[in-house]
Amino acid sequence: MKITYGELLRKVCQFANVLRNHGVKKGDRISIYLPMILELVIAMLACARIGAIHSVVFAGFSADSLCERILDCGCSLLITADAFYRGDKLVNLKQIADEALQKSKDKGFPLKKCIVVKHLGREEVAADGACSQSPPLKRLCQDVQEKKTESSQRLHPKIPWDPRMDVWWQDLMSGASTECEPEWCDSEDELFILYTSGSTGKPKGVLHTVGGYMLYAATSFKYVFDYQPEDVYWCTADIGWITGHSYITYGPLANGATSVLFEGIPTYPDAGRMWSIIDKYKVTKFYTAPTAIRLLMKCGEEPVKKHSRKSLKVLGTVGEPINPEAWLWYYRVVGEERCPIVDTFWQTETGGHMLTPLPAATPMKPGSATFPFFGVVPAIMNESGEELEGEAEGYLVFKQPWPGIMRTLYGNHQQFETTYFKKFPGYYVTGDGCRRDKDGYYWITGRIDDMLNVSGHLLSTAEVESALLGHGAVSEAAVVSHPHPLKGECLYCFVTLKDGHDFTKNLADELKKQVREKIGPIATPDYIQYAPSLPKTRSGKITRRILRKIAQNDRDLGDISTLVNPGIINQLFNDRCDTKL
Ligand code: 7RM
Repeated sequence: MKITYGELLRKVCQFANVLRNHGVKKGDRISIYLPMILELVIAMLACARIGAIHSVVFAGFSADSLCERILDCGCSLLITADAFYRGDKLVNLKQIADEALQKSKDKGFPLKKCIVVKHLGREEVAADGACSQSPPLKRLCQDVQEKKTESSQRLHPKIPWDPRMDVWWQDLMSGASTECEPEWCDSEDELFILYTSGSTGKPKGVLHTVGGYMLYAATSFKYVFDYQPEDVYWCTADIGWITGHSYITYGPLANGATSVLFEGIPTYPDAGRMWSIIDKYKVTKFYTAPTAIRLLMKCGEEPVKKHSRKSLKVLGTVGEPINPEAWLWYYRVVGEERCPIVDTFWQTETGGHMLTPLPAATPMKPGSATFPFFGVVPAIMNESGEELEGEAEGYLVFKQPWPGIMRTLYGNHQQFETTYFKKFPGYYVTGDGCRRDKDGYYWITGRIDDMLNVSGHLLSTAEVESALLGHGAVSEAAVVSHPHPLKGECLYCFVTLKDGHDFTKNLADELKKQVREKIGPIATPDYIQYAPSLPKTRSGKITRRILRKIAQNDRDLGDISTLVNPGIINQLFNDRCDTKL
């Protein structure tokens, strides 16, 4: 299906009126828990129109995660959908949302309203090619999840419903006016909160503002993708992450771009889905994540070559370091060496691109995010806070603010200052390691805090540990990042057990399930190893550095003299999970 800018404006106005009719005012928080459907964009923009602050929660997150985010921002209303398909798997979103609302009520925060998009059933009117011709009007095309099964075989679950609380989106929209006077906002007024993992384990509410964020999203979109009016742009990220906020919702729309909104997954119904959509909509600029590239690379060249891809002009990547092998495959096989690749380094906190090539202008090096974007001044620091010149490796920091920088952590300005500005006073600290080569190119080497990056999604070791500790059998848990050929990194967990519990395959499965339920499927551990005890320093700190080496079977441990219990190390090596993949 497709929507023009005019139609989008009218729907945004309608929904903005719906929100106002529910008493939503400037500054109120609205939680949005939706799959990749047009209503998600409409809901965000409707909030922006009336000065309400949206907090989009990725639809892959669990009830606990949603509840935590609802409580933290103190929202007055939740917007969700009945259910959706992820590949051929049905996700009963309303049921998860209800669990979250129940939990939040139990914690003394009852919501009064839940607006529910009726989505299930719409996917049956599968992608009809409506957008396949060259677009006469600027618009957003939604590629609905195509279903292979006969509609009669499809499962239509019963949607849990509380008439005092729940109301269908479509019912509210049908009576709403298509005109809505916008709320006048200051450039520094709040636009949205987006939660990102923090090394303490509690998600941080990154807050962006109206003027600076939108300017930065719009400008970086324009220059980094060399946006031209005839372009058809497609970013495969989920809007639940910052990439979707900046480079599906705000950046492209602020430029009046024609863009594709895709609800499906790269491998369904087959590994050619991305390339078939590129051909169908004649996509010229394509933006995806290294984890997706590696996944498709594993499926071989044939599914790619079955499609022409001749419309493509620029390819982008984001979310994690891209290994040169995947970069070269993307460049040679997907782009047929015609398309520059923009490897864009940035963060939820930065609002938009920070280090990135400009297509066809910056000579590329596979695996390097190259140089800073306009107005960005990076530096590399050593541990003692000295700026390193020339060829160097150390902490990546930024020396001056840019329009898209986050303004605070919602409800915790103190934590904002300590997390980003305390280590090196006067500098913004990214938390990433970085190397500058002899030609001045920047190479991100990965996180240097207790964060890990699974398939482009940041998780903290602390949040996974706290999920494991939520299981009655676990007395201590330590989680480390471990290399994974597709996900980039995965979770390797060490657990010690309370007396009276035995470590069995069954328990390991229960623990994996526990983490899935507490955080969401992206956080499912790949390995769980029983540890009679964990290596610790005298002050009681678990040395994850050593556990990481044990997980990788690397016996070059360096200094272990600070450990109180070095004897445990050999045993942990002997009990390693088989990490051959
Ligand atoms: C946009 C986004 C941020 C973290 C960041 C890095 C890693 C992102 C790249 C990258 C190497 C890249 N926001 N990261 N892009 N590492 N090259 N091009 O992903 O807040 O979810 O994650 O992701 O570690 O600090 S995020």
